[in-house]
Amino acid sequence: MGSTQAVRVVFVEQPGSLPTPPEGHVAVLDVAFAGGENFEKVTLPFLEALGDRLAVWIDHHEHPVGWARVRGDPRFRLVPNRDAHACPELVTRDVVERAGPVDAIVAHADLDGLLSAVKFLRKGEPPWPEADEDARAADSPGRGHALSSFGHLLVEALDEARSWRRPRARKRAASWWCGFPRTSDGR
Ligand SMILES: [Mn+2]
Repeated sequence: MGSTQAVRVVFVEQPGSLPTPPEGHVAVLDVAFAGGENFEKVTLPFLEALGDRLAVWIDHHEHPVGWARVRGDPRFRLVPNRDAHACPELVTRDVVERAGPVDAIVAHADLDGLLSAVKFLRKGEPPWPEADEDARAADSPGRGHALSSFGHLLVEALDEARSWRRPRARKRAASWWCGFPRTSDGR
């Protein structure tokens, strides 16, 4: 989508187990600040290692202690789950523009994390009209959101991939179904 260089995408299964921060400028999407002592042991060292290379951190998993700590830093777009039932709705064109160009994305390895990454790569443009609502339906069941027929298909494809050959099949399913760049996992 206009960019000449592939953005590397790294998926995180658990906020208590983060990768070494990727090179260059990094956007972190839908990755919670870790709970309990893992906040000090995992989240803070990750943030320190990123330092000025952190372009933006967008999340909706409330963490009072951690969020208070980064308050006032405009790179953090943190909205409680009660207001943002899924993360992609926070990945708007404005937010992506303010973040500037990134070399890598670190995203939670679930549907709303995946769609947050897709939306970021598309500069805030949802990959299909109901994508934000589909993310809410998947991430916040029982809160009045409905999957579109495409969203339903995607959830089934990802469930199938998960039970089948993870996580590569999941990524492949994602690239088939929502235009996720195939080279993005760097393999
Ligand atoms: Mn998520």
